[in-house]
Amino acid sequence: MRRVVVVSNRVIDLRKAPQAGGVAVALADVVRLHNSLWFGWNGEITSDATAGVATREGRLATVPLSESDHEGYYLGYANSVLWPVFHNRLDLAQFEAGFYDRYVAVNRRLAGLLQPMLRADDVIWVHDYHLIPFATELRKLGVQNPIGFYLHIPCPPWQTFMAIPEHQDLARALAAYDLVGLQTKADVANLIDYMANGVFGRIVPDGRIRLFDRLVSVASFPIGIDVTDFSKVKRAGGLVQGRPSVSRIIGVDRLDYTKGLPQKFKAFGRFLEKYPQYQRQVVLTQIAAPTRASVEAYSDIRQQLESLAGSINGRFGELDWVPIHYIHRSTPRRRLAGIYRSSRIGMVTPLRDGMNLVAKEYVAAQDAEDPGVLVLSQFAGAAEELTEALIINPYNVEETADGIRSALEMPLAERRTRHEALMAAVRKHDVASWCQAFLSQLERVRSDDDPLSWHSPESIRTALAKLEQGTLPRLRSSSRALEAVRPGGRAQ
Ligand code: GDG
Repeated sequence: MRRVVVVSNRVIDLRKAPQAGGVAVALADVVRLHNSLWFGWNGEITSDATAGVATREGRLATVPLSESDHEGYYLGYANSVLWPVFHNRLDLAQFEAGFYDRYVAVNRRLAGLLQPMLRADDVIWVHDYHLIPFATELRKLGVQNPIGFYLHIPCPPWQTFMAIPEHQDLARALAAYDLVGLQTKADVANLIDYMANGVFGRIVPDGRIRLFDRLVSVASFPIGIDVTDFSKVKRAGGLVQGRPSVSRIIGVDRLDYTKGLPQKFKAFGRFLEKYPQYQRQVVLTQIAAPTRASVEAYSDIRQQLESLAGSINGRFGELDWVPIHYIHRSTPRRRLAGIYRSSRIGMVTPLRDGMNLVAKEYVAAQDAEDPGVLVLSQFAGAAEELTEALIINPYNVEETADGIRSALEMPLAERRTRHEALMAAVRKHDVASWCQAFLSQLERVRSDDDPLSWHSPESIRTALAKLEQGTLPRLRSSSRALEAVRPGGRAQ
């Protein structure tokens, strides 16, 4: 089996890390399932400009970042430009001079460090928005292996994408991949719209997209979880706030402004106000793991949330009942399944989310005989598959408050039927099938390669010769493609 070289911003040893976000959780599973090498940042910031790659067991290869790289690439371009824009939050984007240059420079440095470790038959799988230019930088170093890219976050509508000053450079960078994978069909539609309207990409008859001088495949591969990690668990012991009658609503999210946490708190407050019979009967436990605390928008959301929890608890709380149980710390992963299972409602209310693995983890952890109910935002990618959840619009506080009530009052038979359908969806796209589907598609697009694909200057010259001899009729109509490979054109 060919080795899979997984490249992501952050490499994490999940046996040691107390907590992780969705990408690291999924990639740890990929690395466990395959002959692979996982390459990326080790999470350290160093002043040692000569720091190189550290390898462990031939499977993990990590590098530190310098202070300025961390600021410009990670906190800057990735998390203050791409993250907000891709989540439709143009208002939070900080288009600062210098961020993009650092972003590209870090991608170049990382590509340069990985390249000597590559073997001729490796398949390279690059993950997420931090590393869009990575393939371009590898190609410049002569790397000809198949390279796929997977975007874990949503793809925004094309006009929003075009607000990024460097959007054309990003599109050109995407064109250096053989396959671009996205979470949902809606994301694929957005990216294709952008490629067509923003940078004049054209769909060719085999379904690929001619973009600049390359052919790229774009498809959806909904990410999943390792279902066995979450099924077969026991309820977490202990009564909620000391009483058997109190039901728990659980939320588990990184403390991020995309996760709709203020909206969740407001809807819960409205629920208590509108349906007072539930006061003292229900608790909202929100685990909000700290993340990216040095980006300004993240400290704002933290303050907002703390003040909301305080005011709702102050308004409704009793001596023996605190309605919102807010935990601004991460919880050990081994405890999560039990907490999900003992919660009557899983509440997942992002304003925008690529997929949302917590929704799937909650479903997988339920007791099929007496399952809890998933209340899910229509704006999570997961809503495309988990259609039997109670789907709500998180901006609609009234509807969400009513959703909580419906979930609490849902008869057992309906809970079972819905859970069965949800569980089938969670099993259908688990982490193993996600990985398998992406990698086999990457192999397929490469074996069905187009002679104009970016290999070496020689292969481009050969393709040009063939074009001029008329032996590539399928492509002759594309003047853009011809222009791209002509001497002096972009690909030379
Ligand atoms: C990105 C995309 C996409 C959370 N808090 C704790 C904790 N977690 C774990 C959860 C889950 C993961 O982190 C979060 O995954 P999500 O998918 O919900 O969200 P993001 O981190 O934003 O992930 C997202 C994902 O990538 C995968 O493609 O679904 O849309 O934004 O596994 O369980 N784990 C522990 N303690 C916590 O406090 N141990």
